[in-house]
Amino acid sequence: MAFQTILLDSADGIARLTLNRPERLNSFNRVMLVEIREAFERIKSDSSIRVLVITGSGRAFCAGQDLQEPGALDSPESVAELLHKFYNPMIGDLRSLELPVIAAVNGVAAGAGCSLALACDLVLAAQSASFVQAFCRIGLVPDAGGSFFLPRLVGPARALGLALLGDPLPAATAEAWGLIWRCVPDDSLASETDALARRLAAQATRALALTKRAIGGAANRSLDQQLNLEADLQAKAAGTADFREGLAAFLEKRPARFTDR
Ligand code: T3D
Repeated sequence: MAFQTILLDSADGIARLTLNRPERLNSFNRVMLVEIREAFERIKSDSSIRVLVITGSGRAFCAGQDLQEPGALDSPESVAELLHKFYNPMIGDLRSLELPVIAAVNGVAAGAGCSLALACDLVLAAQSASFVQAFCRIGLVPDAGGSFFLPRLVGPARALGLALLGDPLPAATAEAWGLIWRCVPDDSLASETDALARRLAAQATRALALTKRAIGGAANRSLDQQLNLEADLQAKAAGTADFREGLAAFLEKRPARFTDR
């Protein structure tokens, strides 16, 4: 099935999902939200894919909900339905992908578009990009996981400042505040993303997926719980062929060739 609102392609173990409604700054409509989840399903079932990159076409990453989508924002019920049926499952599916996900933020990421970027594992942003908690500007509250990720990444003081004021946060400040992994010059975003994706694609994917589980939610666990979780996850990692390969490669003083997914 061809997609209407996104592009999905893959090569060399790297899938690239491009939000593709540039005339509306890649804002989400229901079709796009469904297609993104379908893309995640395809990625999950393709064992050759080891990394996912999410980016936007044109000058924006994503402007959040399409504020002109007929019917979407007509009533409190339609808004709640949109979140329960579309946004929340999309963020849940994204977080449960067992491979590294990079957001390559090529331009403004606003509202739920910002939430989508922050739900990814590593965020690379072009210097001209910005992150906007646009919700307060239209009388809404942060959603699609924004109120979860934001304080965990930058702390409550900065999270509240961003969410209550809705000012654009430039990519360089986002990096300085720890909101994102790196801010790079605009003309390097594609090459930096490609280099990062290739590096991750060459690593032990199962171990990276288990590492995501260890770090994700760690702030909500006690030390005892975390130590037990680490032991469980490490036992799983130690049972992979990639661990055997990594160990053998170290002992034989050669580069490892990881193949598990
Ligand atoms: O259940 C629910 O639905 C609730 C879920 C809510 C989730 C949310 O995401 S709520 C937040 C929704 N998003 C926003 O409020 C952001 C709205 N957009 C903006 O504030 C600005 O456009 C940006 C800061 C993102 C970028 O500003 P700028 O100056 O670079 O661009 P612009 O001129 O404002 O926009 C360019 C065009 O894109 C323009 O169309 P035109 O005039 O050229 O025909 C504009 O209307 C359109 N556009 C931008 N954002 C959206 C949009 N069209 C529909 N929906 C948008 N979100």
